[in-house]
Amino acid sequence: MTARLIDLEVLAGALSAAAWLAAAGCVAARRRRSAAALAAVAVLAFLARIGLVAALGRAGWWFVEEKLTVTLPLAAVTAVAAGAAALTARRWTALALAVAGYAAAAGPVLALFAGYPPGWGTGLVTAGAVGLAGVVTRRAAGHRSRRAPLVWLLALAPVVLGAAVAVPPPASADDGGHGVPVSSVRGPDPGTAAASGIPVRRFTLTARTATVTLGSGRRVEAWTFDGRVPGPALEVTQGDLVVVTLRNADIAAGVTLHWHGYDVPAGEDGVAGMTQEAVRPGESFEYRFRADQTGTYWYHTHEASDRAVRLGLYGTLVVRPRAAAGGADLTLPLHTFGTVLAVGDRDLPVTHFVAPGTPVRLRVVNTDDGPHRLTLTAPFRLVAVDGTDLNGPGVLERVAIRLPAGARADVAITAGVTPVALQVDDGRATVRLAPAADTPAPPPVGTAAWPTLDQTRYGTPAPTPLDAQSRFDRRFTMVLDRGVTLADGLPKYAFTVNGRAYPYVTTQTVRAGDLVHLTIVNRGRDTHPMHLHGHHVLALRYNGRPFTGSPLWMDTFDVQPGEVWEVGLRADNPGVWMNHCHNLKHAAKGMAVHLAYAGYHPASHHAHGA
Ligand SMILES: [Cu+2]
Repeated sequence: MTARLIDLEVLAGALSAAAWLAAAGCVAARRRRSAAALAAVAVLAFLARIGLVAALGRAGWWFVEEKLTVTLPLAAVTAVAAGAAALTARRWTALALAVAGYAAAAGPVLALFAGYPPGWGTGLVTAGAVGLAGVVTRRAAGHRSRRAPLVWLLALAPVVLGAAVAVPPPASADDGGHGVPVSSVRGPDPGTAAASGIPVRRFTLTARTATVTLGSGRRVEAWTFDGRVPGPALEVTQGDLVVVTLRNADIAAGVTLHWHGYDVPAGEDGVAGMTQEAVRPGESFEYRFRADQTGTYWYHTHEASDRAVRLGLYGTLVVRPRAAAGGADLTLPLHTFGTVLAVGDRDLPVTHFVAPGTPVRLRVVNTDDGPHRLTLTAPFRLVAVDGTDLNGPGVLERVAIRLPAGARADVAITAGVTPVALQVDDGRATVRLAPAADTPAPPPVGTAAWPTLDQTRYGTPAPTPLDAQSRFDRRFTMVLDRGVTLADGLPKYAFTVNGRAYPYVTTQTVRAGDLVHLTIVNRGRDTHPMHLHGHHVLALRYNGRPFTGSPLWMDTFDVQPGEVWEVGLRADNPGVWMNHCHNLKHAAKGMAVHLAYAGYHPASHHAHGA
C-alpha cells in the first residue's frame, strides 16, 4: 500500500510538471484557452499530491520528509506565482508557468535520485536548479538583458552553496585503531577443546575454479569449494567444535568463509578487510567455532561476494541436536545459475524415495539475491526460520512461504502413499517425495494463486528475553533508499542507508550487554533482505503492528518497498559486524553499515562492502 502511494505521488508530480510546461507552451503560442485547461490539470495533480502525501505520512515521516520540507512548498510557491502572473503581468506568464513546471518536476526527481534524508543542501540545490532552469528558459526564448550576469549569479549561487552543504567530505565508517582488533576475537583452541572432551570436527575446503556439470548436463564455469557446487554439505552435531581449514587454490579475487546466520566469534566471521584479510591463492586460514545453535545455516565467501557467491562459492551448514529426530532430513540449497534455478546441483526435478508415514524435514536455503516462493502439494508445517524452531507451528495447506535471499525455512511433512512436491517459484524447480521408484510423477500443481503465509501471526506466542515493550539501551533507524551520494570517493547512484553509502554510513555503536532496537524503513523501489552478522534479531513490529504468533528470530528478513520493520537484539557477541543488504549487488553498491561494540575495531582499514 505504502509502495503504491510512493509511486502514485511520483506520477502525480510528473503529470503536474508536464501539464504546467504544456500550459507554458500554449501561452507562448497564444492559445490561452488550452493553457487555462492545462493549468487546471496541473493544479488538480498538485492537489492529488497533497492528498497522497497526507496518506503517506501516516506510514511514517521518513516517507514524506523531502516532500513536506522541499518539493511541495516549492511547487506551491511557483504555482501561486504563475497564477499571479497570469492575472497581473501577462508578459511573464509563460515563464512563470514553465518555472512552476520545473518546480513540480523537482518532486519526482528528488524522490528518485536524492534519497533520504533531505538536508539544507538538497533544498538549496533544488530551489536553485529550478531558478536556473527559469533563467535558461528566458534566455532561450530570446530575452536579453543588461542585468543578465546578476540574474545568472543569483540563480547559480544557491546551487553551488547547496552542493557544498549537501556533499561534505563524509566521515568514514572506520572506527579508529583503538581497542581490540576483531581479528583477535577467535574461537576455542582445538587442542584444549579435545583435551577437555569436546568433539572436534575437522573439514578442509579448497576454493578453486572448476567446470561443474548440473543434473541436466548443462556445464557451468564456476568458482567452487572442492570442485563442487554447492560446496560440501557440512553436517555437525550440537556441541561439536567445528574446525574448517580454508585453502585457496586459484581464486584470484581472494576468498573467505562467512558463516551465514551462525553467531560465531567476530574473528571467525570471514568478512574480508574487516575480520581478516582475504585468503589469496596459495594461502589458507583456519576457522573454529563451537556449534552451540542447532538448525539450518550456510557458508559463503565474503570477498567480492556479489560475483563470487553467484559463481558458486557457497555451501550448507546443518547442526543437528545430539538426540537426532528420526525420519528423513534433506538440505535443499536453491541457487540460480544464469537463468536456471537449481536445487543443490540439480536443475531438473529431483525425486527422493521415502516410505509412506516417514516424517520428513526439508531444509530450504536461499543462496540467491532475490526471494523465492515455496509451495507444497500436501499439508505441512513451517517448523523453523533461519535455524530457530518456531513455537506451535500449525498445519498449512495451499499457502506459500516467502523465502528471502539468504534466509532458510525448514518445513516438516509426512510422506504419503502419493508423491508430494515442493515447488519453488510455482514450478521453476521441483523436489518430489515418492514412496517408490515406480511411482508415476504427478502433474505439476498450479500454485501461483496461493496466498503467502503471514508470518507476523503464525504459530503461538512464547516468552522471549525481550519484546516491543522492553527498555532499549540503543535505538537505530535505517532508512533504505537509492540516491546520488559519495561512494568510494565519487558521486554515484548508490543504494543508501540514511542517505549514505558504505563505508560512509554512520557506524551503529553499542556496548556489550545493550538491548538494541532497530527500525528499518524501505523508501525505495527494491526489496532489501537485511542481514545482521553475529546476532539473531527478534521481530517486534511490522508496519507498526506487533508480531502475535511464534517468536520469530531471524538473521535475514525482507524489507519490501514501503515496509517498516522493528526488530530487537541483545548485544552479546562483541566485535565489529556487518549489517547489510543480502542482495549482494545492493551491498556492493553501498547498502551496508557497521554495528560496532565500543572498544573493538576492524582488523584492517575497511571492508569492501560485502
Ligand atoms: Cu538491497
